Amino acid sequence: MRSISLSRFLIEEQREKQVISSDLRLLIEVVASACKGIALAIGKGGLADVLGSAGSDNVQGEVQKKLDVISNEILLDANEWGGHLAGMASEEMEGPHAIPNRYPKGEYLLLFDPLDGSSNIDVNISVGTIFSVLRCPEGKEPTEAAFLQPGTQQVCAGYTVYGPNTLLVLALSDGVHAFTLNRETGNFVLTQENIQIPAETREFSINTANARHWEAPVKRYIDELQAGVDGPRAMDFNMRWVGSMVADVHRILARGGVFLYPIDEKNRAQGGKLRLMYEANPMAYVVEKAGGAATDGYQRILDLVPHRLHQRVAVMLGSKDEVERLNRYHAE
Ligand code: AHM
Ligand code: MG
Repeated sequence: MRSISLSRFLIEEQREKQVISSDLRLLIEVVASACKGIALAIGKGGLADVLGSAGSDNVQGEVQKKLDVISNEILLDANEWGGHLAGMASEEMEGPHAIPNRYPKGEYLLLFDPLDGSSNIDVNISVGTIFSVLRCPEGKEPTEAAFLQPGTQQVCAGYTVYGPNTLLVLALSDGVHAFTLNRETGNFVLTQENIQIPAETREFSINTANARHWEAPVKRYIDELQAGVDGPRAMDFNMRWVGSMVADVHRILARGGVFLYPIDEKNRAQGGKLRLMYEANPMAYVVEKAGGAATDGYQRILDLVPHRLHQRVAVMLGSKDEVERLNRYHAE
């Protein structure tokens, strides 16, 4: 089999298919290279001083882990000087990060959750980086307002899972492709092209500890799955919950299923648990490009018009039939 590096894949997407511009190619390469740096830092674990809490809170009042801070810095440093970006925004920073004046500016905006699944970092369970790319509206400064675009406007999105291997999943306008990091050469290599989420599924993913706080449509949906062969679905379902969105969504990409982080009594005041701009939107983009669907129960996630950078949202995504059923239960 031909071994195709990420660089070669991107050059061919640009030159032969004209799916990406040269600046977008550079952006993706830089993000991928930053993710290699993050993978290295994570891989050191207890051998280096990278585990545990950073002793600070982020803008959302969550305790920052040392690796949250390190990953954020790696992504900022890597992306500042290339000339491909107008600005960046991150889960770990209150407002947008402007490109320093000494560097040229580009047309893209990059948003990221530098290290998703923080609670899993210290226990050696898969975590990830999620990213989303938008265009900076012409003539606009990259202030918060410039970032507030619906997910349909994303020009590309993806994530890296730091698990048994480091895997970059990239959604471009023409499909979703996966690249595995070859730890010997340091290159990402194409390992799966045009990923499609299997339509049929028997697996669901939700934090059932919150069951008593769920709204009626979610409760009904999960009750029916748990009733198995004796219930209205007439088949048994399996449950998996890693607690890192990246890992839970990646499993759905690989073998189908549905992932839910709904609005419940605990998170209602905040509008949900997961963040729209750098968690839900990029994941919804990946999932849709792979033939799945993503909703907040009432609306397609990608159609939501954001009002705030750190806005939260209910998320239900995965195999299309399951997401349609969830929409139906919410409408009823
Ligand atoms: P984080 O970005 O601070 O890590 O939070 C997001 C994570 C998701 O990865 C995961 O789906 C969810 O929060 C788990 O939350 P909880 O275990 O609190 O239910
Ligand atoms: Mg996260």
